[in-house]
Amino acid sequence: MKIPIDKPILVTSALPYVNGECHIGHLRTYVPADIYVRMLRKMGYDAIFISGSDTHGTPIVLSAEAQGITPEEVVEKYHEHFKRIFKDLNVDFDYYGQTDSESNHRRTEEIVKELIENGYVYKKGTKQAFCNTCGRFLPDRYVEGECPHCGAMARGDECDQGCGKHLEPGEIIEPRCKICGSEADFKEQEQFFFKLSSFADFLITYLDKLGGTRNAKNYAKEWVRKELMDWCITRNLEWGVKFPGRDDLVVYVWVDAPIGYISFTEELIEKEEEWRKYWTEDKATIVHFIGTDIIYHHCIFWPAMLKGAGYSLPDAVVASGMVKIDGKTFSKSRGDVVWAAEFLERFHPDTLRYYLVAQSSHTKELDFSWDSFSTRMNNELVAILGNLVHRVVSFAYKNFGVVPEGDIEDEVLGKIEEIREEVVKAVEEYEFKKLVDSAMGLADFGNGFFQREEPWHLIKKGEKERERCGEIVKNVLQIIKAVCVLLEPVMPSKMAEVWQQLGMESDVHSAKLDEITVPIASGQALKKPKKLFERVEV
Ligand code: B3M
Ligand code: ZN
Repeated sequence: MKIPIDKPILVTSALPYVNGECHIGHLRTYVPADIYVRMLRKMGYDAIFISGSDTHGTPIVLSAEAQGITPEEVVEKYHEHFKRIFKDLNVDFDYYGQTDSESNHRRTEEIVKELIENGYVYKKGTKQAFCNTCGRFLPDRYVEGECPHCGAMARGDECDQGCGKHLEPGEIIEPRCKICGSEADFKEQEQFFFKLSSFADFLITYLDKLGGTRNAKNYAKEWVRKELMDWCITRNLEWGVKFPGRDDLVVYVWVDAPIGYISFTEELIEKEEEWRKYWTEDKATIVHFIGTDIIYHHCIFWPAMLKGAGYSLPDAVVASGMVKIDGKTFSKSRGDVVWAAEFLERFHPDTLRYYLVAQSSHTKELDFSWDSFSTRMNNELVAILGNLVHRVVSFAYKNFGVVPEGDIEDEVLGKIEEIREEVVKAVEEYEFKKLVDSAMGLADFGNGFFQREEPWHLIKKGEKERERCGEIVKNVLQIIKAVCVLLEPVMPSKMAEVWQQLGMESDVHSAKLDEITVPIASGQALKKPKKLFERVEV
């Protein structure tokens, strides 16, 4: 999607449930979103980037029960953990909040009241799963049973191991209590429903115009065409945002979680007339980065809720494919999981950032394996990028000490321009793999140019040859400078190292895309190069 340059843009990344540690499955959404924001800024956009911890719902309460601690304690523990991982990985949010904040409670109540006033909420008696052994209601993840759509084992509110569909309370077949295993009983209970069904026409038109990746749009359209059921928005839980006027009910976590996007914008910007530009005045572009498992929530529930309460609508939803480990679905119990913290103890964060985008196209599944990781490290980061920088800067440093004199050749400028166009197109199409592949293509071109021109044969000859040698070196340094700017969004700290080796005084993080064709200054002192990447043996 081409984004209007004259409007501010808000990019969000789905809010992780803070019920356990961060694994690389999570990062598939956050890292590309961070790359996207860094690249937008390079392209001259005014972007803000927010996310936060999802602190409510049964994922949190169950984790608290299992650990024998309170939901508050679970949230505190993992909220800090996620923040640290994001920091270590240079996922640089302008604001990272959490949905139990006072302002999120307030904004959620306000939106729910708005929906009630606008006639979109009604009360209905329902049969809710209840455990006679434990003596309590079994909302969402408190029950397990069979998915009515595909027959796989499912949780109360989602078919997490099968077709991935959202399930309404009471839909699951042969429900059992997650805690004690007893067969669930059903009890009459009054709940509140959101009239999602009345938004079908709105959603069809909205989804037609929605930007982002095709997988999100198509999946949502398919659902709307089939059948939109009204949505039960209350739960019998203690922990969460109270439903207005009812002390015994909280809102379903999928009500207050996306509202976090609004509250966090408020918390970041503070000034009411400023944040309202984003959320009630339609004066900004809103882009959500999510995983494919939560398309339904972001492309159906969320826009309907916003529309019903009179808020601005998201402009794009970008959905990343799921991550597998050696071809298998993530599973903590089977050990098919790669923890972010453990990964970062062994490898540089930029190598993981690179791998996550280089390994597969954004909307496709990513199959992690140590083999494919080491292959990408050794054949790409070490052999192409590391080699280019080390070989050329070393040669230049040894023979000149500074960036030599000379003009940048048309061939080189033309190539840089061509790659720049590819990269911009990749960003507009959310094809982060194409972005890195193009930038690495430029590094490859740099290696080829240096090899073809053989400057080492010229250096020891006469004055004229030395001049030509300098010119060649300067051209390849120009290519390195361009690669460095183009890859900064992907590998911010490694590219800062390269920038320094080139003797650049400015900051590569704030360098704009236009910099890549600005000739590197002759006479600028180079730094003694250090190897960028080490080979990986697994
Ligand atoms: N907490 C995480 C998930 O279901 C969920 C996302 C909320 S985004 C508003 O993957
Ligand atoms: Zn299913």
